[in-house]
Amino acid sequence: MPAESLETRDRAANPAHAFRTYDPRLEPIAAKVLAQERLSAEDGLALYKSPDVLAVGWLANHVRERMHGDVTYFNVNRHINPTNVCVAACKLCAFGRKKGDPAGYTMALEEAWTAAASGYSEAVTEFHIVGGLHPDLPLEFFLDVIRGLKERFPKVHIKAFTMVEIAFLARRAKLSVEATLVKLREAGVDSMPGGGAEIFAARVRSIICDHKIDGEEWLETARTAHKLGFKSNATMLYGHIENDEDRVDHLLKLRALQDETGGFQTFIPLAFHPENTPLDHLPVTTGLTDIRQIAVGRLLLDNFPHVKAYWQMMTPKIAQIALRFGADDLDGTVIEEKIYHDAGATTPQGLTRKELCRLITEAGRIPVERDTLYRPVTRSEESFTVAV
Ligand code: V47
Repeated sequence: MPAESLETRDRAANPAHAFRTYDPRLEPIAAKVLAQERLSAEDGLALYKSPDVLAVGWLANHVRERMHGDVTYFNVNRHINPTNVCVAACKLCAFGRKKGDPAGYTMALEEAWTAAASGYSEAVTEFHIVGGLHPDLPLEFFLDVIRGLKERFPKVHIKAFTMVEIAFLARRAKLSVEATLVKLREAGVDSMPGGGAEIFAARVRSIICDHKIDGEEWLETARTAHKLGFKSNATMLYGHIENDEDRVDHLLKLRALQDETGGFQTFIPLAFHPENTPLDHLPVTTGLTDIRQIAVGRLLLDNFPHVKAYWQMMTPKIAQIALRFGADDLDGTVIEEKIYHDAGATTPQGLTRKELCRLITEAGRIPVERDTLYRPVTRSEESFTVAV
């Protein structure tokens, strides 16, 4: 047998022999990853600083395949943003509008319920609902939005309100976060999206989102939600004024909370889009930064089941590549997206199931439609069934 073929067989049988890097700092990290040992903050920094992005990606892909094989998840969802009126005026955001701004909008209840049904013919399994911190809308308004949606679409999972919105609604209603979450659950909220986490470091937060809850309060709100049995996601906004130390700090804080609660499903790195924000002098992230972020997230967050390459934010082309760098999820059909498009995104508003499946298949992966809780979905023409 020729030597090369022996080597190929050896590499397949023993991944440690397949790993190659020209960056010696990655060797001990690779040994830990292959032995399924936890990475340290120093390891995280080395992964961010390494010039060998392909080797970092190889390691993340190894972990991703160990966890999920070739399976790649997507869902059929619809985003609904009931209002863009927001008291926070975050420098990172192009979506929020001050009360009284002619470009501000707030949906009437009927409008929110109608928006939920519009724009796409296949039955959605998830409503993703987030919006501004409106100074006047009471908790009861949002409870009515949710109740009306559950009444009209009883089979659809409602993933609603970031930890920031929940803390804000609780404060306005003069209720504890726990009592607010109980009311949201009674109205029909099933889980929470991962937004509003941004970067936990106070130095950065004080510049990009100074009126939002701080990192500790975001984590505490997520802790309370998880203790009540809610699943949620976690995001990290990168590519603005944060540094690698801030990114590692953010990831390790998420990992520590996940050790405690097990309530996070998915990590979603979000690249900052500067257009139409007060930070529009900053450059947009590059493809390799986006890819590396997916990979480092997969490697440091060893206790997160899923890493999502949110195609709306990354573009479908980069998100597809991310499926070979640690990501196992593309998010969904979305249908109508406002937050990134207000900040200059040129991605489509939505993708069909067929388009998502094509991206996944052409990356050499196996598409699996999931519901929000990662249960496989099977479909007939008009409806769907969730495997439980
Ligand atoms: O919280 C706002 C970010 C988030 C900008 O949980 C910006 O499944 C970049 O959280 N440039 C909302 N990012 C989106 C979000 C999300 C998206 C998809 C799936 C899930 C999920 C969650 O978008 C905000 C903020 O971090 N954001 N403005 C901007 N200019």
